[in-house]
Amino acid sequence: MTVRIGVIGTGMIGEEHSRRITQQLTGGEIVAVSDVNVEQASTVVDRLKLDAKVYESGLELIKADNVDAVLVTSWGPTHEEYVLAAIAAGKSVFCEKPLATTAEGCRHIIDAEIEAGRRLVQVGFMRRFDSGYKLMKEAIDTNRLGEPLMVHAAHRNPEVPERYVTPMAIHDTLIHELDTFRWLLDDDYASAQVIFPRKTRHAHSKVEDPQMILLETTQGVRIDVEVFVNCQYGYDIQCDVVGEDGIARLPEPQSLIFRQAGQRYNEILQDWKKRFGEAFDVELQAFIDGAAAGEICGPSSWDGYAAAIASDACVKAQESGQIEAIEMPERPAFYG
Ligand code: NAD
Ligand code: ISE
Repeated sequence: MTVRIGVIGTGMIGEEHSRRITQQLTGGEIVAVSDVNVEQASTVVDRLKLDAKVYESGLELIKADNVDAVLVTSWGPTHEEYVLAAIAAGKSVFCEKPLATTAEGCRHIIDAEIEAGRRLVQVGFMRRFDSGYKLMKEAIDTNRLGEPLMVHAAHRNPEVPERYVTPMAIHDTLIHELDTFRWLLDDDYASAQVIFPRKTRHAHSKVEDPQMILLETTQGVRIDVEVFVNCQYGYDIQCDVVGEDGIARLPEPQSLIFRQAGQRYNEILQDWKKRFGEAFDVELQAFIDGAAAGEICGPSSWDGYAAAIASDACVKAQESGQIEAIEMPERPAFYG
């Protein structure tokens, strides 16, 4: 069975995902696209030579009879409305992170999915599909490190546009770490604090950059994350897990070592497209296969909600300068 997919939001990642579904993966076909910028949607259809109808409204696309499954790759604040509409239409939906920009928005999605009676939503937390993070998870799960005690991490982007503002360091960027550490440590968060070091001269006026986020889990693991989105030099994701019996470091992406012009060096990637390219392939293939089988798996709405609860606390901590408590409600049996 070919899963007929509609894509809402044909910007950078919408185009990337459409390209991989069309050219690399199996079992899926893009039959419909939509973007508030209709010209952008048409350009992507032309560029990728898609046999797809362009819709002016994402909600109309979701209702279309020939759309079996939906990819939501528009801006974060628009996700909730589209995911709710896909659930109402009984269609499988892959939603890029964040599931919604607040926990309240995610809660609406959870309530609707439970009401629908089956899992329909996969959230785009692609790090769970990255080979390096999977090795770390295996090392922790098989007790190679003893009990995890601390995590030191960094999430660096070369630069961000004017529309990227201070809270986005949390709900757009740190949200990856907030999901990753819950999954790696099989734990939830108890508190969060955000510290603003001296600001880089490369950041525009509406974003504090860099930021240091300090988290504590319910098991007492301490986590520090540096978010630095105007670091200039590259896209750099770092993670060390310190355990009782050893430390595991996330592998660097494979790259050639050059000896050239009196220097020995290797290049640093510049964006998420290459850094997580293989992880995107695996997560989307899982979504297509899940939609075909009627059994969506991978990161769930509950994972999106849990990350958003921590994200809300971090945004509050940005404003208060205090340590903010994080309380997770009990997970409904529906989410295992
Ligand atoms: P982008 O700005 O390049 O593209 C977003 C597109 O959505 C634009 O073309 C815009 O016109 C369209 N859009 C905005 N509002 C819309 C609406 N209401 N209906 C339909 N279309 C609408 O942004 P992007 O970098 O592609 O990011 C899109 C989403 O993907 C964001 O949620 C972002 O956080 C996520 N993302 C995830 C990763 C990752 O590593 N997993 C990487 C990049 C982006
Ligand atoms: C972007 O939306 C992503 O998801 C990238 O992975 C992240 O590094 C970046 O900070 C976000 O803006």
